[in-house]
Amino acid sequence: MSKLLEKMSTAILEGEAEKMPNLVKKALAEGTSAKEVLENGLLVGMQEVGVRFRAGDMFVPEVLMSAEAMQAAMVVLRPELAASGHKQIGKVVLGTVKGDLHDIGKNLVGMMCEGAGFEVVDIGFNVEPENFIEAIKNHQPEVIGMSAMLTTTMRAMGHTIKAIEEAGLRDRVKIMVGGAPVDAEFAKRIGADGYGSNAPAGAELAQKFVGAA
Ligand code: B1M
Repeated sequence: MSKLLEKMSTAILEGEAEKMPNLVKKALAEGTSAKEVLENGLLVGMQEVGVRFRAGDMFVPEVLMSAEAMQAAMVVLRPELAASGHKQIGKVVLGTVKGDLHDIGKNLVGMMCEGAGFEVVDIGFNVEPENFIEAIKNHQPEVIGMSAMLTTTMRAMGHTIKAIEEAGLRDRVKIMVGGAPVDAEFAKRIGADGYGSNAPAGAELAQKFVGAA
């Protein structure tokens, strides 16, 4: 790995968002391709974040800082990637369900999915079932991800899946759910395809859904 790419993955790991735009610009200016910057710099850092988080060696505030660093790098890199025709492994539409305003966990899942090579369409929080349906029609994702943090709103996940079924779109997508009150048993009961206990697990599940893990 080049020195600059190594610096980049370390800066991701250490959550140094302010360093990211310059590091990415410098690497691109030196002739490193956008794909190399992503795969051999940023993703190396994000993968390590996932490993450390799962092992209990990193905690949510640190993961959030890494996610912010990744986001800062992607602001510069995204247009370059699009221009270079970098092939993504799939598309994930993510939203926090109706009635629920918590979006920190969902945002982390989004960053991890982006880090895993997905295009992520974030449709926000307090998302009505109809808006998930609209997003499936408009964006044609392989994966839908729903987040809920309240025991009162987790039921909206079931309602959303039902609405997707009624719209005749259930076969088109894999559905994953997550959030503090949700578990694998609940996911199964409401007809989801899987449950992610944390952000790296969500990204891994999405990769499995598209046959990339
Ligand atoms: Co709220 N809140 N909150 N809150 N809030 C909780 C969730 C609560 C547990 C606090 C408590 O009472 N101890 C409690 C819920 C109780 C319950 O239902 N059992 C609660 C409550 C009651 C409320 C209000 C009702 C309070 C009030 O107004 N009376 C209100 C509801 C508003 C609404 O949504 N309608 C409310 C409001 C808020 C704020 C707006 C102030 C703010 C949210 C800001 C924001 O998100 N932009 C907030 C916050 C920050 C919290 C706590 C403190 C932190 C949540 C968080 O971000 N955690 C929370 C208490 C706590 O958890 N300690 C609490 C960090 C985040 C990284 O974790 O979201 O679990 P988490 O995501 C994890 C995993 O769950 C998983 O991966 C993530 C990373 O590992 N994951 C997925 C999440 N989604 C996934 C999707 C996947 C896969 C994995 O696939 C799709």
